[in-house]
Amino acid sequence: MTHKTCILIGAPMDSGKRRRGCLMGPDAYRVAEIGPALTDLGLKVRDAGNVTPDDARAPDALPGHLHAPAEMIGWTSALARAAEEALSQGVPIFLGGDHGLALGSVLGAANHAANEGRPLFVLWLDAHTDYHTPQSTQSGNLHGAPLGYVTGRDGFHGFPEVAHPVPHENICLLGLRSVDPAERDELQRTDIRYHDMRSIDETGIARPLEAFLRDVAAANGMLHVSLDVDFLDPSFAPAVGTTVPGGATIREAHLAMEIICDSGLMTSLDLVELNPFLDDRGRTAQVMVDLAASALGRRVFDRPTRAFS
Ligand code: NNH
Ligand code: MN
Ligand code: MN
Ligand code: MN
Repeated sequence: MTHKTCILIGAPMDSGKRRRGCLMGPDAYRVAEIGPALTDLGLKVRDAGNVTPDDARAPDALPGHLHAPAEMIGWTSALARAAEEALSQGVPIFLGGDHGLALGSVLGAANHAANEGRPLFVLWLDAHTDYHTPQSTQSGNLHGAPLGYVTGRDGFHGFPEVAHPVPHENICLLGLRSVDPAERDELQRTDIRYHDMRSIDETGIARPLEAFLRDVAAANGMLHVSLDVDFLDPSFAPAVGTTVPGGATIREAHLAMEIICDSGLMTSLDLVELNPFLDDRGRTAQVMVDLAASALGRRVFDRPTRAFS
């Protein structure tokens, strides 16, 4: 994977929720020098610029309380195309933008994986499960629905067809501590692997992550990693609209990224929910850039201290 090109794809979108500011995310990552951080690792990096959403309209069948449904449909089709195109050339890194961008990035990854004849696996690092449908969400914010969409749940009228739903057993969620009752009830009926902060406190983050990655490797799977800023504890990642105390520490987050890197399995990455308007001297943007670099090879010594096995 180190020989592949990292392709930076900006998604300056705010339509997944009402609070504004995530659209400044791609600029903040570039100002925090995400490109140089990756070229310093010996990687090739291409900045593909920012995606523009397609024109779309929202069908009447969608519930009226949804926020910006037409924009969400337009972003989803445009980002899915961008993901598919980039995956044939390298490792796309989506610079969000809110988590609504993952409807498109994961859809594109699923289409690409199906073309390759390989299964897609998704690692979701988040305080939230993001498993809503347009009907189950109470907030109406579709950044809380990408996993509902890509697993093929009903109700996403007017959105691109999910031709290759991601199987529930191919999804692992880590960092959970804010789950709406409607999502929890549905999730518990599926084979999704979920680990809340309590279980991470008890077992550590390495064990569930390595178990998941072993299955990805055994299936010759592609791996999409979706990193929501609120996976991290707000004490050192304050630039997010939905802060939830009790999140992953810097050390847990870096360890997760280093284990992902050692596995050599990651084929695409989302960096989402950064709201630079809420940041403190750019430190959240910097933490996210550092984590991306860890996922792509930055380490203290040449050799991993603890090889992935
Ligand atoms: N579950 C809530 C909702 O759907 C919050 C979702 N917010 C997120 N998700 N930040 O990661 O409105
Ligand atoms: Mn999220
Ligand atoms: Mn979240
Ligand atoms: Mn299933």
